[in-house]
Amino acid sequence: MIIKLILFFIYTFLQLISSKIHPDGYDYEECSSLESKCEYWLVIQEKLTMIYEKNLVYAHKGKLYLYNEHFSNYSTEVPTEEVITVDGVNRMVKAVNGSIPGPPIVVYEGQMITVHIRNMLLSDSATIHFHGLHQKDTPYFDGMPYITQCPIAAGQTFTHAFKASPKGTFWYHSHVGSQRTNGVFGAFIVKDRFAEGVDVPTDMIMAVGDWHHENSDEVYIKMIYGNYIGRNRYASTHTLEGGNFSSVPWVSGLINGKGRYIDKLTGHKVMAPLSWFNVTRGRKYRFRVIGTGAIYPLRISVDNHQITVVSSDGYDIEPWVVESFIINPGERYDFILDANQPYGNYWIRADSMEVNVKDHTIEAILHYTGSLDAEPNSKRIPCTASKPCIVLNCPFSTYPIGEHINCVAMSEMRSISHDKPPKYNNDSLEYFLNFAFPGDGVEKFTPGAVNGRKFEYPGVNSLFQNEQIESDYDCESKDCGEDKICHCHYQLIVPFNKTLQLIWLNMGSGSGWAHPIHLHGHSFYLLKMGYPPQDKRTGLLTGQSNDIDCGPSKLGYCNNARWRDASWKNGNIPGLNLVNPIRKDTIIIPTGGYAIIRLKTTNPGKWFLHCHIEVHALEGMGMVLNEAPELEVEPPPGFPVCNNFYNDRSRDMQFISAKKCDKTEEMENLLVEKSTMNIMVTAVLGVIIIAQVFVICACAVRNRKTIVNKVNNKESKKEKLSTEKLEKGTEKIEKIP
Ligand SMILES: [Cu+2]
Repeated sequence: MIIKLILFFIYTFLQLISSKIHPDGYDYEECSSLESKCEYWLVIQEKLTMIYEKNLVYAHKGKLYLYNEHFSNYSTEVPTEEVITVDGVNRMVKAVNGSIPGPPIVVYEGQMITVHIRNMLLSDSATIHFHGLHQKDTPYFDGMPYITQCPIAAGQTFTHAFKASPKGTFWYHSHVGSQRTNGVFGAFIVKDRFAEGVDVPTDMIMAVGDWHHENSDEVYIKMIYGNYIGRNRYASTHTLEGGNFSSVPWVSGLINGKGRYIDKLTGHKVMAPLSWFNVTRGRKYRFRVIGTGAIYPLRISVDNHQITVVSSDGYDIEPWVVESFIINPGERYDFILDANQPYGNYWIRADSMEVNVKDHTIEAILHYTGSLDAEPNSKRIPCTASKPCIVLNCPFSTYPIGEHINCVAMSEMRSISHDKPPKYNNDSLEYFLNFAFPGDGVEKFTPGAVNGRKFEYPGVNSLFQNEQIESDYDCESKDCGEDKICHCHYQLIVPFNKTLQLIWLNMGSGSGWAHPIHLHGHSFYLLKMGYPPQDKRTGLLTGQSNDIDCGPSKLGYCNNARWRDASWKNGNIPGLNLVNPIRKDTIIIPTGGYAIIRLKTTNPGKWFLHCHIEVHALEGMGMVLNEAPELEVEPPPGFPVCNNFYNDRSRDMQFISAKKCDKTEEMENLLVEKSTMNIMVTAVLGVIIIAQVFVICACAVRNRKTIVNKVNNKESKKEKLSTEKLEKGTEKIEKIP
């Protein structure tokens, strides 16, 4: 008995020590469930990675050392938690409270949350969006610059106050420019009050996404103007069905801010610290996975473990046991991991979806407490003909036959709740929205757009200053439509309490990239997904979905799509799941395909609807759902007003170059008048200068003449005198005898 007790204490002691070495995923605090409200400060600031107290550090076997010490047993080990390590490469980032990701906010459903955003960036403005939260009755705290609020200028602080609802896995991130993928993000978990006390699986938070060494602004600008490595133009890679990734090469990726860069040329791997997830054998864990990346869809798996997906975007689904699932930027998946394998360490993998690219796996470590503190040497579960792998949420309908992978679409998932989608009635509304890159391939101008409209931020708060939006941001005053591209503040106005059915498509000549489309302010019902035809042998697409007609478009932009079969109008679409559809806020729209979503317009406000691939959104792939504008939302007292100083349009290059703009002629006349005036003023000045030169010359000539005359007079006087003298002399000589 005594021996047993001693062994128990030793085991407990070892457990404590090992859990100190690798704390579970995140060492986070949660708002007590007894509190009705909680308050947080998020400070956004530039930082450097791989720096410890102003000293550069380097990585060796998952640990960090000072730059000026060669590695030996006596080298100074630097505390990993005090360094923003990312993939082991030094660069500037933007961090929240000094870390990437920022601190997780973990609260209970229904609590009132106050979050102060302090912008300590050197010059950039910022905002924070709470991704997935509905912001019911507080649309002005959604964190959208120029849609729901003014950007928070450098040095300013902005306070959000909203109800934590619904429950689920969410996140916060900047919505200004490319700050999100420069590091301004963190988890936001809303826990279920009623699950408290019940034996629920332990939470793990896992934020996963691709990472880049350049500032994200540069990543985007290179996508637009050309991306070169040395003198070689970087060619986009592809998914297996032939879909593209933006012209941005894979660099590395992070799980909870940690990863390892592998040099493409040398194959050298930077052995930076990784994220460790400690589990106790025999227990279950709820991994809350958040897609925080910039571009790449990632296939998540755990070696030796089947995983059970139980929730997506905050809503519970009937559990699906899968080998892996695919997460896109903006999506969230919760899975249950049963720690039922032998003691040891196992790789958690996030593989990017490119084909013919090596070294594109992000790694983390699943560590069974009590096993050795060593990196895993495990292999992923093989997919075989006898045991094919089940993969959830492929961006296409099927893998090639030989890969032994069965794709399951999100539309095949079933909700476990009994809330039904809203009915399609006589006054229901249906819209087709095409998320694509239409444009003239000759000029290489193919902006990100929705129905050919490249989104523009209006420079004032669209929610409260709608009447102050200048007409040249208004899509109605622009030349938008079939086979056209225009730039404007695209708003879809929908009245209160109507059923809204949206068909989000990715079709026409501008398709070719699968888009994860995210809607703010709502969790929509996913009723159906339509995939394009694929060659089952190669996996390559053989066309686009036949369900949708792009109309009599010559250039094939598909800006005015409709159902090919007119009987599908009014909600009569075959294959809709109206019984138990899942609810999401971000869904992948496959290349050449579509998704049908439905919601009830009961949340007045302006909600951004956009692609969550950051470079696509920056390029204009977004729009505003202007919900129930007839019910005016009142701003809280003292809410900031944005001022767009716009009284001299001659300075606005966009305005001058907009050929089709109503007021271009007026502007051109104004410019002609200005240039005529310039010529006249120049001419008058020229005449004055010439006159002055003439006067100066005339004076000079006159002066010269006067001087010459004077000289001449003097000389003639002298001559006269000398003549007189001579004459007098002669007289004297003549008188001398
Ligand atoms: Cu996109």
